[in-house]
Amino acid sequence: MGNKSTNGIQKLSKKRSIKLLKSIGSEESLKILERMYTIRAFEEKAEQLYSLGKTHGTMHLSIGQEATSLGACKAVRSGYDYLLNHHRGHGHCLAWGAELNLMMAEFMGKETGYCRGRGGSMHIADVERNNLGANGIVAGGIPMSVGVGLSIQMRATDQVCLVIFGDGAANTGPFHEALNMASIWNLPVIFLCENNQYAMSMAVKRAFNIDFISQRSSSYGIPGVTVDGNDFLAVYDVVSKAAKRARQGKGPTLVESLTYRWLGHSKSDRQLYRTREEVKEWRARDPIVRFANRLIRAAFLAEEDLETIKSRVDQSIQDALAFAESSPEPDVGTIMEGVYAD
Ligand SMILES: Cc1ncc(C[n+]2csc(CCOP(=O)(O)OP(=O)(O)O)c2C)c(N)n1
Ligand SMILES: [Mg+2]
Repeated sequence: MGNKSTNGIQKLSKKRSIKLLKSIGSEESLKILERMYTIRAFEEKAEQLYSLGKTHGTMHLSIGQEATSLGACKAVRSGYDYLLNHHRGHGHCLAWGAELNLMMAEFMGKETGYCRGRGGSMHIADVERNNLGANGIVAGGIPMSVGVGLSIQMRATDQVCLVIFGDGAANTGPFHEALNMASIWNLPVIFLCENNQYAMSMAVKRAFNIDFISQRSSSYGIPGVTVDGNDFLAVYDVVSKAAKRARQGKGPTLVESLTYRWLGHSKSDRQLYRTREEVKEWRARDPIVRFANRLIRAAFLAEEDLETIKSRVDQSIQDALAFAESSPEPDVGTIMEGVYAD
């Protein structure tokens, strides 16, 4: 993909990061940083609400993975291109531009939410903006992206489909079938494997006998690249190149974004499969602090303005919560709506 690589991980040169940052511009960079904080704050609030019994079902938090969500979604044109994601998807939806009020209402199962409370934490979609939603079936979205890619190809538009899935999903049959088919049909799909090091309690290092999941791309004759998933600019760079390639009719790319899930798999995880030291080590590589520091170094942000951004985010979370709490529950009489087609 044209960049220097070290041990298989795509490295972003200092020169290239400055160039990228300049092309994004200070105003947009600050918005991206604010979205990162918004994702973090939304999920911290989600965890609290769950503990208070204010949500239904389970939930999966992506705290620590914010740079991957933003890096990937900002590299495509949300609302014009397509997104398919997976169960750990709050960050993807918010990075795609989801409205906080509708996100919070959906999370709390309210009628005013994105899916009128039917989806909850795990199945948030916004079809009008081409966010085709998450899938509770591990790897469920991957074959769908092939269908979306085929539809784009048949309509001859310059759209692309970004499909995000976990490392666990890369060890399932649908992953292989989808990559093969997308490759032989030359479809405009970006396969983004969000490698957060675990699939439930199964560590990547025990589940794969290769150094990088991206190596699997060679079996299907498509490019594969591994990137530091805690570095917004690195993810943005790699996914932008994959999108450009797809738009030029050159077919799919497999991107592996190396990141880390700070919290448990879901709320019922005692995390006996990893050490506190490991978690501490990854927490020290906070993707948000890293991007904020980069913006400070580029003089896009003054350190004292960080507090203003954070308090604006806190206020927006409070507002979204007030909106969701004052919203009605779905009417039981509408329970069959959306279940059967006429
Ligand atoms: C087909 C299928 N098998 C098993 C499960 C149970 N399950 C839910 S999440 C998960 C692990 C997924 O790991 P990964 O793909 O790495 O995503 P992450 O949870 O790390 O974001 C499993 C096994 C499921 N939902 N669907
Ligand atoms: Mg995983």
